[in-house]
Amino acid sequence: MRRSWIPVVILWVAYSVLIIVATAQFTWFPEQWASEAEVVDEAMLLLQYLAAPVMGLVLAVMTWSVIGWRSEGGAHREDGAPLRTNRTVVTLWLVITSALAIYVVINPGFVGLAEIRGEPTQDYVIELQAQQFFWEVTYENGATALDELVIPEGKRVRYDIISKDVLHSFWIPAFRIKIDAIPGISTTTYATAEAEGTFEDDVNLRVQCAELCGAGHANMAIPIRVVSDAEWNEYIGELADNG
Ligand SMILES: [Cu+2]
Repeated sequence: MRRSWIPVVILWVAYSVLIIVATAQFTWFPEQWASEAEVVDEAMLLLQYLAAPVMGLVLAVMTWSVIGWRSEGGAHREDGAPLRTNRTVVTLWLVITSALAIYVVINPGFVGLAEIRGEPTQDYVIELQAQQFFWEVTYENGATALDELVIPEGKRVRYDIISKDVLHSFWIPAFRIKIDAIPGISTTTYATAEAEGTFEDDVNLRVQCAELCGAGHANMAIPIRVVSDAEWNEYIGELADNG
């Protein structure tokens, strides 16, 4: 058997470095409008970097297979000798990939989730009811709205999500938070908006349904307006009076 592992290792390192350097040139993420978005984006970046050597290895083996094991001049086209397993390689593969999988489940998995929803404290609670095909927002004082979601800047808001009919999903792309809306139960997530802004500033400042729920699913979105705490209290006060 040819000693083909040395070029594979060289190719592996080269591909891994290339992938990491190339992907580091791009910013994949939309603008972060909430502190929770940083947690999610960091988790995504970590997975991106962990995936680079995995993809690098696949590319290295493929490249070397194409070059090193090509058929020369049409000869030797019969099957090669059967390959036997290599216990060391199999064991190492199992141990390393299992360890990596367990690691990402813990961090960023559990650690990240704990950062976003671990602390059951909030400044305000806003309830959103999903229904084919709109969102109904209910604020703490009972005021309701269908046309927009208004959020106080710098305050930690707990979102209680319910559904009136089928499965939906509450998603704010600019905040990177998402939680299913399930008929019969209430689900919860948190977000702290970090700057004032509107849907006109960034289309990701919207509540978007993220679970295919029927013909109007794609249009099941409402714009978000992040305002100062004082403005927010004024807004929900007026809304309650008018309602
Ligand atoms: Cu939907």
